[in-house]
Amino acid sequence: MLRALIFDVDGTLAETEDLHRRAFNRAFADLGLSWHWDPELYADLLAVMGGKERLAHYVATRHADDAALRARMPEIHGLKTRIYGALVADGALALRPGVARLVREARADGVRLAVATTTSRPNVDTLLAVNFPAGDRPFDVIAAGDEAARKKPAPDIFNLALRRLGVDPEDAIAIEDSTAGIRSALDAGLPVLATRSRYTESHRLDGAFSAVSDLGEPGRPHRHVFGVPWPDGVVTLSGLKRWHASI
Ligand code: XBP
Ligand code: MG
Repeated sequence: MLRALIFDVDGTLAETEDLHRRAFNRAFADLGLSWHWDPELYADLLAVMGGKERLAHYVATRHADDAALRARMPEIHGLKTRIYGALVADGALALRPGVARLVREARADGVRLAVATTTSRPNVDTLLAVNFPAGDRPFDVIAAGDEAARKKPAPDIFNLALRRLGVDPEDAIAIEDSTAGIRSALDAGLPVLATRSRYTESHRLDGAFSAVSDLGEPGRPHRHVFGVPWPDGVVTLSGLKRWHASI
């Protein structure tokens, strides 16, 4: 029985990654670092999940022997998180097509909702506060950032979300946008619906039971990529339940 939906955040709930990139660049500039991550470089760096880990990877590959720089990682990432939070709080980021609708459908049906993400918790809280105003808290569980020992593609963060939900993986569906995120969810035993995002256009989505451009809205169908198709190009809760009951 389908009892829960578990959403990734960056690229899945919203197209956040370019804002993360801009926040990193502003933090670098504010701290007098001459680094600049353009979209092409950032797309490559996204192979490393988690902003702190991404930054550490960048420093290790370009400035391997610079211990002083390595010691500044928490300062740089802390400032990036504050800048990103301010950008999101400005209301720059809407939810992706179909997300708010599917969340509403799930709540109306008693299907529980969770978030499983490598991004830092304050980033999740601000995104949700901006997009679900008036104290509305649609997600029963949030598992984020350093709460898991290992970031995606390890399954830890999805395992944590499932534990907190008290739901078995076969009774839930994960929604993801990246190769590493899909790997993470599959290794936690979850079936995965993939919604491609701007920064994952070239990602392999292997293992997902269905891959689409986005969840779709009535009158604004998504593009089907592979796997299970959705009537009228819209992923609905009833469609997900029908598919889930058939497996
Ligand atoms: C995607 C990420 C995140 C963000 C940065 O996570 O890897 O790290 O790019 O956020 P997901 P932080 O798709 O799992 O949401 O700097 O806070 O780590
Ligand atoms: Mg993602």
